[in-house]
Amino acid sequence: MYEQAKAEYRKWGVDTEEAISRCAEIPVSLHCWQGDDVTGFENPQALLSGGIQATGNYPGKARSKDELLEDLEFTYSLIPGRKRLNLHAIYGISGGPVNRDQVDTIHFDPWLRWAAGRGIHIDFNPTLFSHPMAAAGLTLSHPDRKVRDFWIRHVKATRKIAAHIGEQQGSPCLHNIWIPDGLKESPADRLGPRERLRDALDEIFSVSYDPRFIVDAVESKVFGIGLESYTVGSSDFYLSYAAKRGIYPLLDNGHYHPTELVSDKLSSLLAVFDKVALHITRAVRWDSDHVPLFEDEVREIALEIIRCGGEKRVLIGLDYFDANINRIAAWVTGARNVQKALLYALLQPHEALKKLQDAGNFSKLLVWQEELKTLPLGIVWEEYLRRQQIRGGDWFSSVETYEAQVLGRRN
Ligand code: RNT
Ligand code: ZN
Repeated sequence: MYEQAKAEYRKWGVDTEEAISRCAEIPVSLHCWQGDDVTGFENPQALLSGGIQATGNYPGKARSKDELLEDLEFTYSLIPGRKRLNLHAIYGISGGPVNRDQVDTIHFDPWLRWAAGRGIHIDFNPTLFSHPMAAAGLTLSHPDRKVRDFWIRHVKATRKIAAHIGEQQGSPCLHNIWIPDGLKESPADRLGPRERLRDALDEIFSVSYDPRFIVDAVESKVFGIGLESYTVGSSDFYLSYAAKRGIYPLLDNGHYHPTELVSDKLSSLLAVFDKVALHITRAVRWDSDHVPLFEDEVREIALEIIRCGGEKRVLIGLDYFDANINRIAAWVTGARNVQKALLYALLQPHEALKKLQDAGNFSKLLVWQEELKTLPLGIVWEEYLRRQQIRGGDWFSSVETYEAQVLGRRN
C-alpha cells in the first residue's frame, strides 16, 4: 500500500521519502503540564489560577514527580518525531519547599539528566500564576513595587535556569514568559500597567545570556477567565516589545479573537523576526485548551511553517490541558495530530503551487489544492510510524492497558 501511495504522490511531484525524513527532524516541544492539570510539584493541593483552568476530574492524574515521569515516558513512546520537553518552574525537584524567587539550576538538573538519557532537549517557563503573590491577577504589572520585584526575581531566576539548561544540553532552551495580568472590569488606566510591565521586562532582560543557550520569548493573550476586560500583555504590546528589544513573540492559537488566525500571522512575523515560537492548542469558544485536532487551522499552521521554510525558525510547542479524558490519551492525540499535520504539509508540492499563484492561474491552483487534500496521507502516516517504531492506529489499546495497570492504582 505504501508503494502505491508513494506513486500517487509522485504524480504530483511529491517525494514521500523526503517528507517522512524531514518530518522526523522537526522538533515539537511536549508540555509537561498535561499530565497533572498544571499542578506542579510545589503543593499537590495547589489550585490553578491566573485566568486559566483545567476542567474535569478524570482519575489517574500524576501526583508526584515519579508519577509524572512514568506517564511522560509512556506518552513519549506513542509519539513519532523529534520531541522536546517543555517544563514550568513549578516542576522543580527539591527536598523541601522552595519559593518562586529561590528556584535554581539544581532543581532542574534531575530533569536534565532524565532528558539527556533520552536525547530530549528541554524548554522552560517561569510560573507567574497559582501563587499568593499573583492572587490579584497582577504580577509584573502590579502597582506595588514589592510584588513586581518578587516576580522580577522569579523570572531572572528562571532565565538563569533556562540558560543553564541550554548550555548543558547543547541546544538553545526556549524561555517563554506568560503572565495572567489583567482586569475583570473596565480599566481606568490602561497605560500604567503596560508601562510597569515594560519596565519590569527591561529589568529582567538587562541580564544577557549567550543566544546559543537561551531563546527569549513573550506570549500575548486576548483575555483570561475572571480577567475579561483588559489584558496587560496584549498582542500589540508584546509584538512591539519583542521587535524593539530583539527577543521573540510566542503565538498561542487560543489567544486571539476567533476570526484571527495564527496561520495567517506566521508569515508576517517570519518576514521580520528570524524566529517565532508557537503554542498549539484548541480554543473552543474561549482559551479552553482542548486537545488539538487534525483540523483545518492546525493543518494550515503546519502548511505555513513548511511553505515559509520555517522548520528551523518556528519553535513548535504544545499547550493544552484536558482533565476530562485520560490525560495520556489527550497528550498523545494532540501531539500525533501536530505530527500528522506536519507530514500533511510536507506532502504538498509547494513550489508548483506557488508558481500557479504567481502566474495568476487560480483555477488550476484551486483544483490542485482541493485534489491534494484527498491523497493517501493515512498510508504515508502509517509508514512514518512504522519506521519510527511507534504504534499505528491501534495505539489506544496500550493506553487502556496502562490505565488498568498504572493509573488505576492511583487515588
Ligand atoms: C495561558 C498560556 C500559557 C499557559 C502555560 C501553562 O493562557 O497559554 O502558555 O497555558 O504556560
Ligand atoms: Zn500558551
